[in-house]
Amino acid sequence: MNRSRSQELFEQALRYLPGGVNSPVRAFRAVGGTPFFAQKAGGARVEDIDGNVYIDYVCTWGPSIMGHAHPEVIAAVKAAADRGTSFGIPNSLEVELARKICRWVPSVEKVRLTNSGTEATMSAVRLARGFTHRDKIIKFEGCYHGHVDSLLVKAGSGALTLGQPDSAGVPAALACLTLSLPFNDVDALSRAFAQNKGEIAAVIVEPIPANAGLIPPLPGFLETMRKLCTENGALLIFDEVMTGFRLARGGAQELLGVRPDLSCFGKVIGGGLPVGAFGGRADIMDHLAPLGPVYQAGTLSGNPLAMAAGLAQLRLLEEQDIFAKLEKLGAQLESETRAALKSAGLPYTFYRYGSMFCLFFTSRAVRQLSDARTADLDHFARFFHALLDRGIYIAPSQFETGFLSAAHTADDIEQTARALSEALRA
Ligand code: KE4
Repeated sequence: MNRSRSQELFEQALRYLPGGVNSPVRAFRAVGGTPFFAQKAGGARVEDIDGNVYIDYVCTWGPSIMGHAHPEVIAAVKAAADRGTSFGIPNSLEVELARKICRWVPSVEKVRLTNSGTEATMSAVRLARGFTHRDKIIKFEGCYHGHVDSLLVKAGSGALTLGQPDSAGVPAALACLTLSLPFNDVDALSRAFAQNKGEIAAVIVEPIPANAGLIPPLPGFLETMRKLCTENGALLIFDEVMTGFRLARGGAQELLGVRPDLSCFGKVIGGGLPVGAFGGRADIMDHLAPLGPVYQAGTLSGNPLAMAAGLAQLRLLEEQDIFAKLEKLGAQLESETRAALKSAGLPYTFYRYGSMFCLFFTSRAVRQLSDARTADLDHFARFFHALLDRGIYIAPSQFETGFLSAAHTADDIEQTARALSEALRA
């Protein structure tokens, strides 16, 4: 494929943007080569500035669950823009989106909207510390909760991809308040509570970790986490920035039947515009300014443009049984992937929940980050480029998760399967 214009533009980008990107995982550092530059996107496809078209399994890292540039989302954004892009004044759309979030997620009695998932998790952690008057936080290795100082400890996603799970610039005095444990390890979690009696403000977890690849929670692990938090007066925070509104109306917590005290959201609820949210028990949320002592704010929080996009996308999810459609597409992709692995004689590990999936280039069952790290990253990199050259775009890192949208079709998946069979032999 000719990507000469992307290469030229990347040279310019490197002059003005660190690494040529505004978010590290986009830089293809884990897979080598030069990132392509998107020209436009529609439905299940992205077109680059050289005119190459790709079936997109990144879906802008989750937001485009209805496909790129859905006509009803675009129309809603255009109509909202004509009335002004931001007021900094309460508006009806932010109330409507808040109401919808509270209706879709039973554990969310009140919610505060932000401009990113990072703001949501950062605010939820501060709220938990303010509510409990405690400082320590428990997280899990490989989980990524955005680039929050307290949570950039053994983090996943881009931090893990670049080998920087513990970022520079995070003061040791702060990092030492974050205990990072192996996921799916009940004994480690129990020990952490026992050794820090009365000091844990919250446990924050991706209920189905998707930033070290996709890692299934073992039966009982989240239930035990819930019990230990309750017994120890710590809050349970589910980071559902990826899984919320994607795996079910009520997200992973609906699927898994575990009720957190606070939840964080993003991506799908913004319809492709910058939106995050955190919410949960009203008695906790009412500790937020202007009611309570925990400060949190945002110039563009709840802005009408982003609200319009998010509401349009959620309405589409409400009107059509999208989750059943995504499950059907996901099952087809899983079946084709397993068939391709079998014919290639590769005993690799594949996990899927609905429209979220991950092919680990290891034969080991992946229960925690150390398992994910046994993946053959060189093979993954060859596979990535072999797919890209066949018009299939997956995340440029083994430590990410793939997404399907409602715009993907059975034919798209058939086309992907053919490319996949060849790419596995790269
Ligand atoms: P943002 O600040 O990027 O909106 O959200 C941070 C975040 C929080 N929690 C979870 C579970 C997340 O997955 C994310 C962000 N996801 C990554 C993809 N793994 C965003 C892609 C990127 O960093 O460019």
